[in-house]
Amino acid sequence: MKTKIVALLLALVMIIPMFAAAEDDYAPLAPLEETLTLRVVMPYGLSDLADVGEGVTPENGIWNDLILEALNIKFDWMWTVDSEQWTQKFQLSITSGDIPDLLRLTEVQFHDFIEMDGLREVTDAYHKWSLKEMLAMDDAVGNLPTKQATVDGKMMAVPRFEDNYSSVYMLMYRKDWADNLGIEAPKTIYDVMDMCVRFQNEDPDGDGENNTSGLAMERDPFAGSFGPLSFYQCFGGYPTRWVLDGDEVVPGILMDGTYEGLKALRELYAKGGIAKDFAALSSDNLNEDVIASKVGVFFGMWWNPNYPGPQNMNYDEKAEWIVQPLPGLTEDQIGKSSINENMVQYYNAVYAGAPEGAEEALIKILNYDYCWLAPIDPTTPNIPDINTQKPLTDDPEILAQRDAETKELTLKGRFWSWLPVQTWPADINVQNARNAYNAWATGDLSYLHSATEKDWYDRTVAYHEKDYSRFTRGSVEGMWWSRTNFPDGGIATAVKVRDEGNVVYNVYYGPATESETQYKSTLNDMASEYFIKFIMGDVDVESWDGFKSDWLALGGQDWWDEVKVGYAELHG
Ligand SMILES: [Ca+2]
Repeated sequence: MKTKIVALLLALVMIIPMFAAAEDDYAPLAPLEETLTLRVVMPYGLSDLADVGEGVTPENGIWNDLILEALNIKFDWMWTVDSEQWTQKFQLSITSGDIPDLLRLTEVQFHDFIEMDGLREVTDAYHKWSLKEMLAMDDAVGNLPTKQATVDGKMMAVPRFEDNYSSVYMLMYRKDWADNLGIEAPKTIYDVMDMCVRFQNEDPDGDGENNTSGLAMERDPFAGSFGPLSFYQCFGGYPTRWVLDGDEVVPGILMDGTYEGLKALRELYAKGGIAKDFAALSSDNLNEDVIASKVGVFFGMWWNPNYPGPQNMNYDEKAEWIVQPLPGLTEDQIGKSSINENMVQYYNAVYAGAPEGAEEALIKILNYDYCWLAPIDPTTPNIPDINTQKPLTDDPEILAQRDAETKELTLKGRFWSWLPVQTWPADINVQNARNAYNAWATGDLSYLHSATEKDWYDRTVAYHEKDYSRFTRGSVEGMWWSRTNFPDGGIATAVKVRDEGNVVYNVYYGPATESETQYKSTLNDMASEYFIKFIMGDVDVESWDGFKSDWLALGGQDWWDEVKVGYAELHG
């Protein structure tokens, strides 16, 4: 017995310091031990100056004091420049060898720096110092951004990135019309086509007149929202994208799926499921048609239930919309939307010649920036005194005080984008939506961390209580269907698509190739004209092979060959 207790005590003694050490180690916002001076540069918009006090610039603004005070990092400004002259000025700086310690690099510059051994590895610093919120947002997108910044197993930069999954296409349709005609939720793209034809030819709004149409489709055959792009995608066709077919990169416009989608659109047009005059319609016209209850089906993105959905619901008290992922060809597959594989806007990197400790400094500046943009775990040590991190309140006095403080700090130069390296809370919409949903679903308001989340929550409550005293019916329906409805709203649908990997990547994101610059607009005009004629039945169905040959002969083959080389370089 005694031995057991001793063993237990020993185990405890050994475990406690390990835990304690782990807790102590998490210090993403702790100041550097010794002041570190870093040479920096930055572009900024001249219009930014309208928001700050006279004579205030990034070089003398309050960020300099805040970063020094919080992180013990001093900016030594080499120069700043009007955003429009940034590319030229920065390139000149690199060429002349007068290179700053902290860099923000384009894809091409990043690879140039790697080639000349110009960057410091940041793998260890990234994992040791990053806010867990920063790591989580990279995890949320399958670590694609950090993979892209990794060369030979070493992370060479911290990318500022966006969540491209938020741009997947989805389907929206008038549920009240479908109910009126006894149409069940469509399971395949063919069900959707049938629904479109019935919306056009029958009387879904029940007013006894033939005044509704099916699929909202605009005149550009390669347009995204309100365009046919998502329709081809339901058939596995990806015009305007470069996608992988096995190991080979191919132009999506020439894929069999594009041809199948085109034939289906032709059939839909012949049966009356698309407006006869679609080739004259702009996306603005279609927005108006949705709002005026003239059209019942459209493809769009997660935010579309909030525009033009609410405007329609305010106009038509019977209107109800449903969101679902792109349908596929059979019940057991959904359509795969295409997103850009590249999510990186630019690379935050450390120059090889920077002083010791610059890697840690880079990560901590990014952490600090993140705190200013989004709420973090309130138990994180050294949280800066920033509004985003303060407890939520309804107290008008406190809110007014915070507003005044924000205004004063902005005047002193705390302009949101005035840091030489920057991050972005890429998954903030998903977080806000989830927190607002959880607060409503559980009644536990501690889920709410920001004024945005509180607003989304308030509208969600109003939606469920059908209380339109503070917000219109349209705006609370729009909030629920675009954002806070889990698992069926717009954001939840995008998350579902992301988690199930139901996307096809657009895999070429290098600079425009020589032939692209030379031939793209001719090819696009030729293809647009052909696609419109095809849909309207003005060319033979068998003409597809001829179109493909023409596309290749008119410069498409050269463009394709160059993209193959560029793809290999990017994915080396
Ligand atoms: Ca009618």
